This record gives sequence, structure tokens and C-alpha cells, in this order.
Amino acid sequence: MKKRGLSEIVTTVLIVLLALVAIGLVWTFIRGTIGRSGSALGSESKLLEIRYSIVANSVVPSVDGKSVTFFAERETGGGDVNTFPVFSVEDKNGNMAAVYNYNTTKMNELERISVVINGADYGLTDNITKISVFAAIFDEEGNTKKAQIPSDDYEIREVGASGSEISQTPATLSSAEPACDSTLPRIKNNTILLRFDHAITLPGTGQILIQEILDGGNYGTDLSGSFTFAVTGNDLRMTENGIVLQNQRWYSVRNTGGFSEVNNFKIDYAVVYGDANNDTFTDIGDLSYISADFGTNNYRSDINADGTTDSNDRNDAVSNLGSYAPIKPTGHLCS
Ligand SMILES: [Ca+2]
Ligand SMILES: [Ca+2]
Repeated sequence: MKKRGLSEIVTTVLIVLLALVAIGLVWTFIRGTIGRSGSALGSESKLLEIRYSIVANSVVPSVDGKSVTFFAERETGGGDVNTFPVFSVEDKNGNMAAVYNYNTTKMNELERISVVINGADYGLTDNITKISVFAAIFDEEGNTKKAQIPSDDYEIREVGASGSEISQTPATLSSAEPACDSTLPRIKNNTILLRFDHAITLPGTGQILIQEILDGGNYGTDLSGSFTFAVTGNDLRMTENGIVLQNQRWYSVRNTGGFSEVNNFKIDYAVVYGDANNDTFTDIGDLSYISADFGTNNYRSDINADGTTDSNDRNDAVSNLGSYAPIKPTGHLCS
């Protein structure tokens, strides 16, 4: 009885021990599985919290359109993780390439980096038309994990309509109104319309110069700050703010590289108050010309720039009879 009782106890203990070992093995296995899926879920959910953006107005394509520079910024969210941005670029032919070489930069929240992507380095042959940015991290094994969905993307327009993005090839001046070496006939608010061969964006202050021209190819002070610039598609309209230009003097409108969207040009004008018919002096012929335009909004006949041609414009021409364009200063050619 006693012996048998003892062996029963031993057997029970052994069974319990075996059970414990089995439970231990199963737990180790389960824990490993949970741990692995836990870390996978961890990096996936981390990626959802991390976002990058392409900084507005920072995108500048090269003149040939085949490379691009811009700023990328990490937004807030995701905390202190080893994250970096991965970019994808697409060219005009729809070819795409991924750019992983910014993975040496651990980006903190709100940190910004300058990015340069030359499409040719990634097998792209045509103009870059789209940039996308994805959040990426290194997981526990040191492998790159990239978000499936881009946090931001940016389409590069063929020609800009707003913002600081430049067009991919500089625009060329097609025509000017009035044409080069014409007179500007108004006593104030003269306007000059420049038409380019494709759309442009608004030039910044001082990027296009408006200066008096002087003998020997010299120039006076830039007056462009006293003009209002407006862009509609291919057209740049510059309007004198009140009285800025003086009667019987020559002025030049030009780009000397300050406005990189367009090729350099130079257009010269003589200001001759009342010269409606653009023959370089104000006389009886202008009075007839203005009278014939009464009731219209012909630019050249609207000497006082109030939007219509009437007897007031003729009176202003009468006041300026005898005005003329002096000999153009030396060293100035339209181009
Ligand atoms: Ca005239
Ligand atoms: Ca008028």
C-alpha cells in the first residue's frame, strides 16, 4: 500500500513536471510568434504616424527639366524614431524611379533637408513631372520599411501659373506693345504689354528693370518699383503708377538675367505726351487721330488714361503740342 502510494505520488509529480515543461515549450513558441507579429505591427503602425511633405514653393526644376531641387520636411508625429524619406520621381514618359539615398539622415520632427534629384542617375531620360515622398524606417533587423502610400506628392507643371516654380525652358519675348522704339503717349499710367512664347509667372520686385537710358549705353535708376506688374498666361503687363516717366525722355524695359524664367531682352521707348499716332512728335495729326477715336478705348488715344477717348484727351494733346522724341541716346539697341 505504502510502496504503491509512493510510486503513485512520483508518477503524479512526473506528470505535473512534464506538463509544466510542455506548457513552457508551448508558451515559448507562442511568445515568439506574438513577439514577431507584434514588432511587425509596431513598424507598420509607426510608419502611419510619420509623415513627410514637399515644401510648398521650394520645387525648382532645372532649365532642361531633367533634374529638380526642393526641400523635404518631416511633419510632427511618430516621435523619436530612426526615420528618413524615400522619394519617387516620374518623368514625362511615365517612367518611375525610387530614390533611397537619403537613408543616412535620421530626420527629427519638423527637420527639413535639401534634396537634389537628377533623373539621369535613376535611368530617367525625360523631364521630371512628379515627385512623391514616403516615410521610411529601419526595422529591428535593420531592413528598410517604406510606407505604402506617399505622404505628399507634387506635380511639376510644364509652365508655371503661380508660385516660385520656374518654367522648364526660359520664355522668349515674342512681341511688345508698343513696339520697341515707339513712343509712350500718355501723360500718366502708361502701359507696356510684353507677350512671351509661353506662359510665365509674375516676376519679383526688381527682376525686370525699367530705367531711363543715357548716352554711352548707360542707365538711370531702376523705376520698376513704381510700376504695377500683372501676368495673364503669356502676357506681362506693366503699368506706370501715376506719373513716373518724364516727357521727352527715353526709357528701357529689360531683363538682364534677374528674371530667370525669360531670356534677356531690351525694349526702348521715348515718352512723348500726346503722340497718339506714334510718329515721335505731337501735332495737329494727333488731334485728328484722337478725335477719330472718340468713344473708343484705344490705348494710344486715351492720353489721360481714364479708359475712354474724348475731348479731355484732345485737350491734353493740345497742351503738349510740340512735344517730340529727342535723339535716342547712344549705345542702346532693341534686343
Ligand atoms: Ca504724333
Ligand atoms: Ca481719356
